[in-house]
Formats: sequence, structure tokens, C-alpha cells
Amino acid sequence: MKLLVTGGCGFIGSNFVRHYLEGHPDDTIVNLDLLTYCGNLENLRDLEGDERHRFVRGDIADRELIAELMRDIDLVVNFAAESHVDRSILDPSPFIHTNVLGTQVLLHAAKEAGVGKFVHVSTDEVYGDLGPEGYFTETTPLAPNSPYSASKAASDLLVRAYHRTFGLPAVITRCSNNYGPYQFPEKLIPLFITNAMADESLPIYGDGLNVRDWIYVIDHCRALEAVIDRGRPGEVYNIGADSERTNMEITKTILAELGKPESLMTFVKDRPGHDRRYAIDSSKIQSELGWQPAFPFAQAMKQTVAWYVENREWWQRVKSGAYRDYYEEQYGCR
Ligand code: NAD
Ligand code: TDX
Repeated sequence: MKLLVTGGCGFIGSNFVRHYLEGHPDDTIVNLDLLTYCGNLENLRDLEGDERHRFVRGDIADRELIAELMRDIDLVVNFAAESHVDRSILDPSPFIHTNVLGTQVLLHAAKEAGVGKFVHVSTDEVYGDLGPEGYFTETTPLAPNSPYSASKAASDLLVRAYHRTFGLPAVITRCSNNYGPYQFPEKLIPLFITNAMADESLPIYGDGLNVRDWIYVIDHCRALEAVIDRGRPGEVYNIGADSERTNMEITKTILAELGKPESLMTFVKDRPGHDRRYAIDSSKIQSELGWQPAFPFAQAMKQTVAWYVENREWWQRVKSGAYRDYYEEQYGCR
């Protein structure tokens, strides 16, 4: 099978490309990524020279390029997105370009080319905010609260429409907060690990009691494999690992793991529109597709902290911007 993976140089996409090729040695992947500020080809350095992985630098909203790439593709997995809530508050425009327009361009080209399946990687944030009780199910109404989640909800509705109107065999997944190796250090967990390692303060928004439902990135990738193999077109699948934690709990876990003092915690002004709690009911994917999370939170969080300790050079190059030079070294003279 030949896959088109978009956003395969980002956090989840790069973990997916590596994990998928390990388990599917006869398949090939075209990895289309624009290499925006968070796209990092170094995330897939270990696949250099592997003929099963072809990297193409480009924009998912580029109609001509997408039509050309889509011609002999069996399956699309769409990770490409602007993904950071705080950036969407500073400037929503790139979120509309990539998440909304880009998804529509991909859907249209996939329909024209007659691809076998289109897996759209979305987020639990499209459901908005939960009170202290309850869980998001696949039928929870969409109620996004940030420009990021609004743009993801818009993309989900376009996927739904392309399935219903044009019969595109598309599936939507909505996963909770991921953590693991290669996450861009603007997101809570890698930012706090790397700041703590450098004895810098950890900026906690508001009272630190907002709750997120955490899943190890490889469990998300395993769920996507199940959806690729067995997910029914037109369906939505929630993905989560039953690991609700307040931001304060996460922060204290990181500090304890690194042996750093709690005095590094600093309370700062809250994020505007900050959702209080997310929690996923993933019983549908568990019962229908037979997927279950395999990485318990305590152990996978320990491994994650250890990864950032062992890969100091990776995140220092990201924080300094030096990772950008790698593309030029690799592709500048080709
Ligand atoms: P990321 O920001 O680390 O990676 C996004 C990738 O998309 C980058 O490599 C970037 O260069 C690429 N990209 C951006 N705009 C592009 C464009 N116009 N054309 C081609 N490539 C482009 O994001 P992530 O955390 O890996 O998230 C991947 C997907 O998973 C996103 O769709 C996100 O909404 C979704 N998601 C993320 C989480 C999470 O916790 N990180 C949870 C649920 C769902
Ligand atoms: O410096 C910080 N301080 C802080 O208190 C940052 C960056 C975050 N936070 C809080 C805000 C959230 O309550 O931590 C929580 C997690 O924040 P993020 O890492 O920015 O993630 P979140 O906003 O929950 O969104 C993430 O999960 C769902 C991803 O970024 C999205 O792409 C995904 O869809």
C-alpha cells in the first residue's frame, strides 16, 4: 500500500511514520510537509536513505501539487495542521489556511483520485469544555472555543460533507492530549521538562487546575493503525487513555522526575477562553475496532522525561532554531 501522510515531520506525524513502517515493511509513505516553524526533518533522521519514505516539501493547500501527489495513493492520513492554541489566539489566519482550506484541498484531490480511505486526524478540543463530570462521546455536540479548535471543527465538518455528498471513504479521529518524544517545546509537557532542565521557571496558566486527558503518542499511532485497517467510512472515533490530570499534577510529576524544586512553578495570567476540562470516552474504538491503550501514564511519562534528558541536543537545536539548517544541508543542493 502507498500512503500519503501529511504533516509527517511534526510531533505525532513523525512518530506515526516511524511506527507504521516498523509494522508494515512492504508499504511506502510519501510524507508531505511544509516544514513550518514546528516541522522538523531531524525527527526522521533515522529514516534517511530508507526508500520506503519519500519526503516532499509542500503545502496541503497547493492544489496542483496535491492533485499530482494523489494520483497513485491508496490511503491518506492527514496530520498537517497549525496545532498550538496560544498561537491561534495571537493570529488565527494560518489556522484557517492550513486546517480549513488545506483539508478541503486534500479532500477534493482524494475524491478526484478515488483514494481507498482518508483518515482525518482531529482533536477532542472540537467538543469544547467539560464541567467536572462526564466525558466526550462521538455524539457530543461540537462547541469549539479557540480559533484553533474552531478551525479543526470546520475541517471535521468538511470531511463529513465529502463523505456524505461525494461518497469519499473518510474517517475522523478525535484524540486527547498527546505526550512523548519529538514534541515541539511550546506545548505544556516538553516546555516544562526543558525549562526545568535549564532551571528556568514553569509558567502555569491561571490556577493550574485545568484538566487534560493524556495519551502516549504511540498509543495514538496504534489507534490510527486500527482505524486504517478497520475504521468504517463516515464514522468518528474518539481516542483516549483515561488519564486525566490537572496541569499542576503534571508539573509536579515533571519536577519530581527531574529532581528540581517546586519553586520553579510560576503562576501567570490565564489563557483567554481556556477550556477547563477534557475527558474522552473511547469505548467505541475499543469495542468496535479492538484497540486499547498499552502504555500506562506513570511509566510512559517517566520514559518521556528520560527521552528529553537523553536527547538534549534535539531540543536545544529546536529552541535555538539550528534545526532549520538541517533541511538546507539535506536538500539545499538537490
Ligand atoms: P505539530 O504542530 O507538531 O505538527 C504539524 C505538522 O504539520 C508540522 O510538521 C508542520 O510543518 C506541518 N504543516 C503545517 N502546516 C502545513 C501545511 N500547510 N502543509 C503541509 N504541512 C503543514 O502537530 P502535532 O501535535 O503533531 O499534531 C498533528 C495533528 O494531530 C494535528 O492535526 C492536530 O490537530 C492533531 N492532534 C494533536 C494532538 C496533540 O496533543 N498534539 C491531540 C489531538 C489531535
Ligand atoms: O506554558 C503553558 N502553561 C500552561 O499552563 C502551556 C503551553 C500550557 N499550559 C496549560 C494550558 C492547557 O490547560 O497546559 C494545558 C495544555 O496546554 P497545551 O500543551 O498548549 O495543549 P492544549 O491547549 O490542551 O492542546 C493540545 O491538545 C489537543 C494540543 O496542542 C492540540 O494540538 C491538541 O488538539
